[in-house]
Amino acid sequence: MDCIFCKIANKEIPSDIVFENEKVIAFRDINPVAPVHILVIPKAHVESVQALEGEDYNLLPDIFKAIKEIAVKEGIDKSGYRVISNSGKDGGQEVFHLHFHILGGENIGKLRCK
Ligand code: DGP
Repeated sequence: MDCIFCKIANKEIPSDIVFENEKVIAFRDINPVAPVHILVIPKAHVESVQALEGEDYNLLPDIFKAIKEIAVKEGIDKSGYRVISNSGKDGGQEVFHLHFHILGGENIGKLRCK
């Protein structure tokens, strides 16, 4: 499967990894829109929120635990941050491997969805 985030998860292409465990990996977005802009993904390929089914749902607790841990590591747990997952064309999804953007490090405002 030709998926850029699978390649990042498999270390076939380099990225600035900030967190990794058995199921989840997180790395800095290549085009950051905030001082902290990190993408959190399951290592297993799931296309999007809308594509979640069956066992895929078991990935979500691990993803959200990772998000909290990363927020602490990045020093934005107290100042706050936004978590976004774009799903499908109208959601603005460009990479079709489920991912959660963490945006923080400044006041994100209401409209910046990515
Ligand atoms: P979305 O529009 O939600 O699908 O966001 C995809 C994000 O992925 C976008 O903000 C840019 C980022 N991105 C795309 N390709 C790469 C890459 O090769 N490396 C990294 N670190 N980020 C990437």
